Amino acid sequence: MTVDVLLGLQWGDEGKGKIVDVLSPEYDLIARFQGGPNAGHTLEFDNQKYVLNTIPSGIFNDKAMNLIGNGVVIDPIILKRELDNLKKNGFDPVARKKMVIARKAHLILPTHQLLDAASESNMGAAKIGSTLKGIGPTYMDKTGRNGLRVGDTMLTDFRERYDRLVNKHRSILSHYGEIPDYSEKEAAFFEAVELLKSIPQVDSEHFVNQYLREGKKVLAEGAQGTMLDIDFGSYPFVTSSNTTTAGACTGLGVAPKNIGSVIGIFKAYCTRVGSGPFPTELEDETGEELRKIGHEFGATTGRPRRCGWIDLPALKYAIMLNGVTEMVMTKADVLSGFETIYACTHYKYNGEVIDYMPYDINAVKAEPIFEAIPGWAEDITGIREIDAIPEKLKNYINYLEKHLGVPVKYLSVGPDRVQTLTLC
Ligand code: 2SA
Ligand code: GDP
Ligand code: MG
Repeated sequence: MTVDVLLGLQWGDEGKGKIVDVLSPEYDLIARFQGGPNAGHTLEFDNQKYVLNTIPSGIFNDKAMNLIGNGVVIDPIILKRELDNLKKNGFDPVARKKMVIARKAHLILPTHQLLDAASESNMGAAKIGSTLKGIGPTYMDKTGRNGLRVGDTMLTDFRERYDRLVNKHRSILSHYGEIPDYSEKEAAFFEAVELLKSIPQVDSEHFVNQYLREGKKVLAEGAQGTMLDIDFGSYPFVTSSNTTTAGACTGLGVAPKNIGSVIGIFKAYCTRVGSGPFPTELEDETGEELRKIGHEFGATTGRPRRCGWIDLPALKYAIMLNGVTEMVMTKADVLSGFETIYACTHYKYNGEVIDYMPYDINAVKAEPIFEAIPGWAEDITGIREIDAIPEKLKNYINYLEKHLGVPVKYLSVGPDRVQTLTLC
């Protein structure tokens, strides 16, 4: 068997949580492989809405096991909050024996968050627009070979290891000024670590490969989006992990030859939250309208998301990087009522017309060249059959498939589980 991967093709928030939840009945294991509580994966069913940060979106399914992989960074305090919320709603992952965690996953300490905030406050207008969850500093400690891992919590000298790392952080923080008081956060951290220790710890590489050997189906759940990838995104305005298919290999311990389908998910338009270039951004009433109709606010921070039209050069780049085999289009319902919608097919860049993502779109602007496409007037949130899809929406899907060379397999017409159509 192989591992299928579902990941975002834009700047995140494409609806990964919803679609993983919808697809989870087809899988035996759902695994998060990168990112951490910077992610906000929303899903809705039975008039209830859930936002997951660290826990995989297969957690509401009774069949699938869920794994938090080694590539994920974990804030025990946020994980505890997620677990408490699930418990309150009758989905306790620990009691239901539905979740395991990689002992090689790295821990976010309270001082990692202070470092994140200090770094951002020092950057002025050049700030990344981080979620301030400590993601960057934690991955820095991982690659700098200083980090603490989930498995370390079981060691008798965990507190000494923690103090050693915190002392290092304090010496860096002192260069930024007075170190804020974090004693309450620290107490909450150690309390949450006790709960973390009640989650079964595994070596994700062996765990996932055992599933494959037994002929079971695995779905890897990406976080953020391709254009936020540390290597291929709009650097430096990116997150600190590989959000692409390659990240699923390193973030779980899966060989590249064992990757199967790659399900790329995109919005019918485009959003970005945080700083950095966004060629198709609409800084006008239309952008405001998309934000309002699409409820485009950060699922973790509540920040307003920047909105714009779909960007085909960026999508083509994402499809190539990830080896996308099929796609999901979400939030088509948000475009209902727009008489004309637009797709960016090329950029005007350095006096040339190009159809690819250039090296630097920070210093040199990539100006979008748009093609106008007739919109559809119908409310599509209630449709459940493909025959009911308005002709003009069908045309938009065909147009995208033609340009991108990959089929759109699923169409999402609302936030609820049931608002999902299989097209092919
Ligand atoms: P970080 O926190 O260091 O990873 O931030 C670096 C950049 O990555 C962006 N980023 C995100 N972009 C979209 N969605 C994310 N998750 C939340 C959501 C975001 C929120 O689901 O809405 O609530 O604001 C996410 N996480 C990180 C971030 O904005 C920076 O541009
Ligand atoms: P993720 O990070 O990719 O899981 O996406 P987020 O949860 O951050 O943001 C997607 C938002 O869109 C959430 O509020 C979802 O409930 C919502 N959503 C998902 N699919 C659809 C859809 O097809 N239509 C509408 N209107 N909302 C959707
Ligand atoms: Mg999100």
